[in-house]
Amino acid sequence: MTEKTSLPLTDYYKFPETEMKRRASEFYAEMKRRRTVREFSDQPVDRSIIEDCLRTASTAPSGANQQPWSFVVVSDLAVKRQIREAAEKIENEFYTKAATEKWRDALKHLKTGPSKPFLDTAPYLIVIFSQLHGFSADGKKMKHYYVTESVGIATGMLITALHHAGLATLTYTPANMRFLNKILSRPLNEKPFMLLVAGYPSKTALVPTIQKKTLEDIAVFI
Ligand code: IYR
Repeated sequence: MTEKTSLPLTDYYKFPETEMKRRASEFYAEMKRRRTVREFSDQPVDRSIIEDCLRTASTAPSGANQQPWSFVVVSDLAVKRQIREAAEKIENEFYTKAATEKWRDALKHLKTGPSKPFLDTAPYLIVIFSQLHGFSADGKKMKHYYVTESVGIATGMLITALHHAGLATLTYTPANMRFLNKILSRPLNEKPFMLLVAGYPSKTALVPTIQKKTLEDIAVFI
């Protein structure tokens, strides 16, 4: 018998239009409450919540369905401390030397600096790696397609899932992230894409007063 390579789309629902409108606007209301947070509580979060959010991320579309991502979930305090120490070294270099005047100016309103206490306070650091290439069954290099696009989509879906579950996140990208391969023992075909901090916001967390662009600013209908 030949193997089936396609199936009918039985999981798709076509909602009545009124319900579609309600769902679209409710989801927007839910997502516009999301804020990037830089002050986290150390309150633990059940691992099963993170697991389900990662399952959501894993449903993302990807080039040739290669799913070129790995997620390393760090909750071990000693490892979080190692990451904090290495990241703060890089940030010190960034804020005192590497950052251009222009870049510094663009960041001013966020009030960020080289100190990164959230890296050992938050219960989870989810380190997302891009698999620049894969390996075939015989160990040969296998080309991966649209890696950045794919991993970016999966990361967006992870942020959305964590927010939907009731957690706060911070998309954190130190200037050079290769130190994460060493600390987390990841192979060199995996390139750190982002460090996503996840947990509850601290009770006293403040967020900058920022504005999102309007629909008219970001979209045209032609
Ligand atoms: N990685 C540094 C600097 C930084 C860069 C950007 I672009 C931001 O949106 C925020 C910060 C830091 O995290 O402090």
